[in-house]
Amino acid sequence: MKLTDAQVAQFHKEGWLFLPELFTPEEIEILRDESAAVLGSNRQEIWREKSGAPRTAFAAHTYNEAFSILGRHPRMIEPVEQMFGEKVYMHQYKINAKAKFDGDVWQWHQDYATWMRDDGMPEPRAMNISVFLDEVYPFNGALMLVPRSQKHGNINAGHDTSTTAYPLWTLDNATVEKLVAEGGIVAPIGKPGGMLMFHGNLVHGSAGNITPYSRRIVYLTLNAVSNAIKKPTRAEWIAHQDFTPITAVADDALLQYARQHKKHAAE
Ligand SMILES: O=C(O)CCC(=O)C(=O)O
Repeated sequence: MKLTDAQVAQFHKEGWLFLPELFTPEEIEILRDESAAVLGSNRQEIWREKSGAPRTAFAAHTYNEAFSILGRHPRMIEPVEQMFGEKVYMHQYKINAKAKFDGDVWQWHQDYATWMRDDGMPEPRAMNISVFLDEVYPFNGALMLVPRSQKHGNINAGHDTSTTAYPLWTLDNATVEKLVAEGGIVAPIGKPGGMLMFHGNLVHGSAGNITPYSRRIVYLTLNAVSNAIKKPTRAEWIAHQDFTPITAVADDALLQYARQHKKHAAE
């Protein structure tokens, strides 16, 4: 799938691009079903909130077939290859649960801050590209983005290990206030199946979810093959060290898998 010139221009200017309902309800249904099983499991890759609710299922593409197909899906892979002009590999894969009632905040941050400091990534030539599994409302922890903040490059950050269960390189309030005064805040919302991509230096965060609506989003962090990490400090299932370029599957691979799965379940 190729982005149009207008979409590429929007990404370069604003630092993000949202394509509503890019995946069909049939494709999303299998991912929703499988994510419930993954998030309900007891694997080491499931990071938990302080409450014990699942926060993130890392590396689901390595132990779940539906998520493996999504991790090689051309609608996810090709736009990022197009932006970087080269092949990409999987730096990180996660299902963020933002569980109903218990989903905690993600403080304001830039992703490249962590990739650079914790993984030794040379350049911000990796990108998060995500798919909504649930409807994202303005009130169930929508991801908030600060448009054009990527143009500031890598900004000074502090290491916050106590606000949530997950350590993060975060920005102070004065910095966020200045960036928001310049660019405002946008929060892409919409039906399951929406796809959002954003620059590694785009400032973003999300509030907690006290509603009865979970807000699951799958994030692939795709890194340009020429930008492989040099000094990994995190577990392999958080920051992968297999730099093999991803070969995309056929565009209908997830749909075919969903149909086969349904047929087997009915037998
Ligand atoms: O899922 C969210 O709300 C935030 C995720 C995020 O900011 C990240 O993974 O860097």
